[in-house]
Amino acid sequence: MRAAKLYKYTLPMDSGVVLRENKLTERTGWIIELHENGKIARGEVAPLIGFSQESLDEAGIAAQCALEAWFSGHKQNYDELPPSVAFGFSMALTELEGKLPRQGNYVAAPLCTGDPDEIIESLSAMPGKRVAKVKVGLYEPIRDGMLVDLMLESIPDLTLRLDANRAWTKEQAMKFASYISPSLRQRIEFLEEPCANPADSLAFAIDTGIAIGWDETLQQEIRHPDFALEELTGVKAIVIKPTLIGSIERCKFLVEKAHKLGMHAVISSSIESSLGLNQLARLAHWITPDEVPGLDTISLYQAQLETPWPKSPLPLTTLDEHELVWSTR
Ligand code: OSB
Ligand code: MG
Repeated sequence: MRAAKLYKYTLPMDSGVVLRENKLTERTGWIIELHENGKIARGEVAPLIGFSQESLDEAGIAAQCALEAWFSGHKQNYDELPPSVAFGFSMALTELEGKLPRQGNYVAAPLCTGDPDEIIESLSAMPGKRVAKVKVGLYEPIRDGMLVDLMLESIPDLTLRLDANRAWTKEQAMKFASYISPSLRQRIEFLEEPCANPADSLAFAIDTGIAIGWDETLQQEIRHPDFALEELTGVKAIVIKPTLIGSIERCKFLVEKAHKLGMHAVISSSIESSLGLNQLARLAHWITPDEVPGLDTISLYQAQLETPWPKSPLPLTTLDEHELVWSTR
């Protein structure tokens, strides 16, 4: 016997600088719930403003259609659904079938946005392999270059991931790099999308010896019907944000292909609630066991949803405190 539900959640948050011009003070998304033979499984469908092509309402309608089809036993190809729906639906199904491993990788690369002194202090206190992520391109390239150089210089075993979100021209990116001593550059694991133009980013990597990664470029290229990851080589890593990319199967395929092409693949957050973020941690442990995922986004929220994120002090809300918008019974 099957049943299905669709919830709409709203959680207070402050996205700060992470989303740049699309600051959010509240996050709304859908949770789909599948019931079968006494088992319950959930998935989060939460398109991200400024990043997803589908709107919240389009995703909600598509999610309800997918739930209705599942309830009446129709097989469906979830890669025909919008990416956020394909991701949430495949998560719920995989969970229901007992195929999503329980163990998660919760050791995310901390996202550093605030005061440089505080960042250096808290990183110095961090145990184990130190990998942190810093958003660059929000201030002067010179300031960013000096900060990165200082961080690497003062914490000898620190590795950095940087993300410019395409903020720079080639010249600005080169200016940034000129402030980082060449001997420290190999401790930049990768810099995501330094330039507005991907060709400039590739040239930057060759000219500076600083490894780069694709995030926005992958999201953009994967929409083309004849997409081939082979055409996106020249980078050290691809960042996979499942909410923006699609089903678990699609993410797994990309990870395997990336590895064959000699690239790293990093599973990363699209600022899902704690429910979706927990599933991403489990997915990351499952399909990228050797990689630190980019999931340090729970602290952008003021409350969690249904499943707590390990060690988060934020209050937990349960699904029944949110809106049940549709159900089969
Ligand atoms: O710029 O990579 C981004 C989250 C939502 C939208 C865009 C981005 C992010 C993150 C997630 O930075 C955290 C991470 O990748 O470590
Ligand atoms: Mg990025």
